[in-house]
This record gives sequence, C-alpha cells and structure tokens, in this order.
Amino acid sequence: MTPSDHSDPTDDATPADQPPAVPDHGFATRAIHAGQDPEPVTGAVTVPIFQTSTFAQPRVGEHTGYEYARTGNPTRTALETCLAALEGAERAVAFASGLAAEDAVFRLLEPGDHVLMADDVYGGTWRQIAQVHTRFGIEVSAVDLADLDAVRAALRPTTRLLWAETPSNPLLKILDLAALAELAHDHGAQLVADNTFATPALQQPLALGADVVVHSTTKYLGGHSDVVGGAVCTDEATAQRLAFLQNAVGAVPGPFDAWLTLRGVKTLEVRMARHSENAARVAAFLADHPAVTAVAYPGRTDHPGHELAARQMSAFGGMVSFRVAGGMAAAKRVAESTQLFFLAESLGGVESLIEHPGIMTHASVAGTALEVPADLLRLSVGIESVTDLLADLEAALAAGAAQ
Ligand code: P1T
Repeated sequence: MTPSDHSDPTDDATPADQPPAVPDHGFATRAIHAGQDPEPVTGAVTVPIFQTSTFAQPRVGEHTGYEYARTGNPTRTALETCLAALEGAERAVAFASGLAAEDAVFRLLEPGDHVLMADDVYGGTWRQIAQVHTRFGIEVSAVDLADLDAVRAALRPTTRLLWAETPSNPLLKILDLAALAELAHDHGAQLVADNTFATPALQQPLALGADVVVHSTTKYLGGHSDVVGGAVCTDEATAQRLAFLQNAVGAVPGPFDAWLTLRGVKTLEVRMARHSENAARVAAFLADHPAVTAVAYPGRTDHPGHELAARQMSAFGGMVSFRVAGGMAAAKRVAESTQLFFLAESLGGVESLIEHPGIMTHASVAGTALEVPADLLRLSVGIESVTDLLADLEAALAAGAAQ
C-alpha cells in the first residue's frame, strides 16, 4: 500500500479501505460471509482477533494496509464490512459504544446547526446532545416525529438532521422513515435512523430513504450482553468523514470487542425471529392481565403504529413496554420480583431483561419533554422457552399487585 498518514484515514490508501460487500447474497449469508473470507495465511474460517496495537511496515512511509490499530485493525474492518452489507450501506464505521457512534455523527455538524429529534429516544442520546453538543453551538429540539404536521412546523432554516428511533426507546413508537426522509430532503436536511431496536434483520432504513443509520451494537447485533459497541452505516463520503473522526477522536472498539460483535451478528436473523415470536406471546399475555393497564408492542393491532410497522418491518422485534396498575410503587415491585427476567439496563441479548425506564435508562430525561410514565416497565424479551417467561411474569405481577 502507498504511504499515508495514519492520522488521516480519509486518504485513499488506508486500512479503512474495505473489500466490497456481497449485496447479491441473502441477509443470513451476508451476516456469515461479508468481510469474513478465510484468513489467507492459515485458512482459519473465523476472522482472527488481531490483538495488536501496531503493524510492522516494510519501508518508511509504506504499510500493509494497516499501520496503527486506532486507525485500523483487520478484525474491526471485518465487522465494518459485514455491518455495511447488512444495512445496504456503502460503508460502516465502528465505534466503542453506541453513544460514541452518535457523538461522531453530531460532530459532522457546525455551530448553529439544528437537530430535530424524536421525542422518544434513548435517554443517553438526549443527554448527549442536550448537555454536551449544545455547549458547542449545536441546537436541538424534540418533537413527535410520528406527527408529520408537527415535524413541518418544527423545522427551522438551520435544521440539518432529523433524528429518528423506530421502534423508539422505551415507548415503542413507530416512525414513518420514508415520509421523514422525504420531508428532511425537501428541507435540505438528512435523516438519521437509530436502528438499534429493529436491527437490519427487520428494517432497512437506508432503503427507505434514510441517509445515516446508527447502532448500539451492544444490543441485538452483539446479541449476548457481553460487549459494548456502536456503528454508523452510510454513504462513502459521509463514512470518510466519520472514519476521520474515528481516528482523530479515537473512540474505537478493541479487536476482541469487534470480534464478539461479529460473532453475534452471524446469528442475528434467527435470533430476531425468535425474539419477535416470544415478544408477541408476552405482549398478548400482558394485554390480558388485570394488573396491566397498557401494553406497547408494534405487533399488536391496537398499537397506533401497527400498520406502518407491518409495512416498514418484516417482524416486530423483541421489545415490549407496559404500564402497571398501582403506579410507580407497583411497577418497582414487579421489576424486582421476576426471576428469569433480570432487572438490568440494556436489551437485545439472548436473556430476558426487565427495567424501569423512569428510574433507570431514562433518568436523564426526567423533567423534560421526553419524560416517561412512572408506572412504565420495559422488557427485552429473550429467546428462552416462552412458557417459562410467561410464568415468570405471572408470578411477578401477582407479587407486585399483592402489596
Ligand atoms: O449503550 P451504548 O452502546 O452507548 O448505546 C446507546 C444507545 C443508543 N441507541 C439506543 C436506541 C439505545 O437503546 C442505546 C442504549 N440503550 C440502553 C442502554 C438501554 O437500556 O436502553
């Protein structure tokens, strides 16, 4: 490879160059093969963990394609190639966490630029833009992106990004990505879609018109609650700017983290099918339970976004939120009474989790327009035997209501 400054991966010849994805293959094939050819020296069929910080160079100013592991690492390249292939993106850029990925996207903006954000997003996303990026001149406001008239009214001349999460965290609102992309583009803005809840197995935002997809790969993509990571999937030109930030700011995933994520991704399609199946059963059970006052699951016909979700997604995912009779105290008791559903933040792993968003994942939005109901609980429905999950919830709801 020709010389390049490892401080600038936007140069042509850099380790950030990725082999072409394999868009002609089916999703599950891409998940297992994209970026994952057998290793050329030994034939290892699994991408090795290149646990090295630097790479020997044949000559001063020449390198093999890799020179320093912040700038690029082959295990990370494999993950990025695979994620790009799954999202139908020209390129993906991996980060140390979902929030690091989002930070890089916000850093593409200039002071004075405005972000129109959905009014139901992960609490940490709102905290980051409202408490970090606004200090550097970025402006933000929140609106219900499901209400397209409200979106039109909230657009400002300086609006550069619409930021959508669908299904949203934690209320599981469904947003019309195609309509939002059109609105954004008519306005000279771009649409960012956080595809963490749906995953590319169920929803393809770029094909619907979104410009940028962000992920917390910590969740379903990793899939086993054993790694924190993030990624941005987008066009080549934007990805080059992000790869510059990846190197210049340095929030990179280590090779083992990239490898764990890549291993998780291989089974994404089958896991999402089972998550969706189990979540539908759990949502139906909760809807019939006397201690439950409301259930949010886009797969249910009474969900306001159901028809849109049925068009935009191939299945409805593994997340279910519900409200408990008896207010916050009862909700806390239920959350503390499950045995199989672990009381924990995060989501998307094979094991089921329960949490209280108001006190846990969304504590940072208390007192803002994004505040969530105090009697709300959120489930990440895992891939265990569903009858066991239903029995666990039955017992916890009985315990919660009993006091
Ligand atoms: O945790 P991290 O990998 O930095 O990702 C942040 C993030 C981004 N987007 C969405 C939709 C998310 O749900 C998250 C993280 N969410 C949790 C930790 C949670 O329990 O909701």
